[in-house]
Amino acid sequence: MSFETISVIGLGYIGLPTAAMFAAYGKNVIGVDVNQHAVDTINRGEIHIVEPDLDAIVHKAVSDGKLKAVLTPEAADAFLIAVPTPFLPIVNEGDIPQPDLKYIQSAAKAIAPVLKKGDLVILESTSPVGATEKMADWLAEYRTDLTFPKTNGEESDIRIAHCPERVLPGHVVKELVENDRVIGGLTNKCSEQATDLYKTFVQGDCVVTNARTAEMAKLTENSCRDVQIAFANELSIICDKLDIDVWELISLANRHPRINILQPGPGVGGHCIAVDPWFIVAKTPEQARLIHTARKVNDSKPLWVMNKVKVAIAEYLIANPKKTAKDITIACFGLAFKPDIDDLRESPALNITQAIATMNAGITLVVEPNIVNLPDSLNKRLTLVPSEVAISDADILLMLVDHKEFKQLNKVLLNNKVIIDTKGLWSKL
Ligand code: SAJ
Repeated sequence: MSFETISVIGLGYIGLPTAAMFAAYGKNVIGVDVNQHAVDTINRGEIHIVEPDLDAIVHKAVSDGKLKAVLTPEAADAFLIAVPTPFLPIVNEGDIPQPDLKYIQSAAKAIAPVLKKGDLVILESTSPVGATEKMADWLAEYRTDLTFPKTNGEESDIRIAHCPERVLPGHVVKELVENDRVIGGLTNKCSEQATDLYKTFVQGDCVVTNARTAEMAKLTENSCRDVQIAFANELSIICDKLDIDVWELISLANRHPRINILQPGPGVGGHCIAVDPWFIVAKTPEQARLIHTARKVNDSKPLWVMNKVKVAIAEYLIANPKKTAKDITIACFGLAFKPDIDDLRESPALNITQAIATMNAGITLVVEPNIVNLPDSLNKRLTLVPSEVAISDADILLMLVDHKEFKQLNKVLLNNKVIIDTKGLWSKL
């Protein structure tokens, strides 16, 4: 089967690099997005997201006439769906977040009119188990004139597979090519065709399974990481209580040949690891006890950090009786959801900094070397300053993200400061 024209639905952090990669390897690619700004930006050969090396690939693909962006789907041989899978709104505090498949349903509805016999539809969005079958049901409902794998098996007009994206933000261009792919077809032929398609540019192995296992594989990978980070975060709280340096402890334990503990931090951020485990918990709440607990441990870490700041303020005032709360300057180091990126979405560091700015009667400074200006939405009481200014002006320093710039700071400057270090950077300087 040769796929000459490929359509990618959803031109975000996964869809756009995937579309650009197919175009770079000679396919005609039609990218579809509901966001007019994204469509216009891409059609100018520019990008609306931050991802290293992607701009040049998109620019060339558009200039070569291999990639165009549109608002409404057009006919193609294969459709890749890379839309968000968020949660439904939480009704009562403590409820288990439930996945919202509305964007997958909208994508299915949008491509249905242009589907034709022989087309392949791949769901790439991270999805709860059963979502690919659900998408196939929606397509069958919208196109009763076509046959689908559920009713017609290997003889179906349309082939359907789940092939979850697994690339690390910041390394997408490299990982898209080099990572192995899990290919979960609804039938063997669906898997075969999806494998043929990805082999256009994937140098890793394309490993075939069924759709449900492919869905669960992706959720498992991110849940595994979440559980491991929760272990590290719990250790940091235990060590704080026992007056033990958790960073030294972990580096000692990791000298054991079969131990590899991850790093504690202010909490787990981003759009994947803090979300995907809930898809397992929502489906199997009675069984997924450890995964559920890990989520709660990681989600509660920002509150623990906030309490450390409150205690530090109280102790500072006792040690400096002539000062009042209004005289205290707090500096927060890092806003991004992980090191060396500018992505502030779903960031525990950002949430903690906002909460501090609201609570702190004095001045709150922020250092974030990866951004030029603070977003308008941030608390007006925050001021973005360089590291040196923050260190000289602040009484309490809160390390939140281990950006490379912070690793190079002169430790001598930190003398006489109250330090709360959630990343163990300054103890390692
Ligand atoms: N974090 C820690 N301690 C650690 C490692 C990470 O606190 O030792 C925190 C980070 O600071 C960050 C969060 O976890 O707040 C997540 O960061 P990450 O780098 O672990 O992962 P993501 O969210 O950028 O990307 C993950 C990747 N999944 C795995 O590594 C299993 C990526 O391969 C997936 O494609 C991506 O999720 C996704 O889209 O699902």
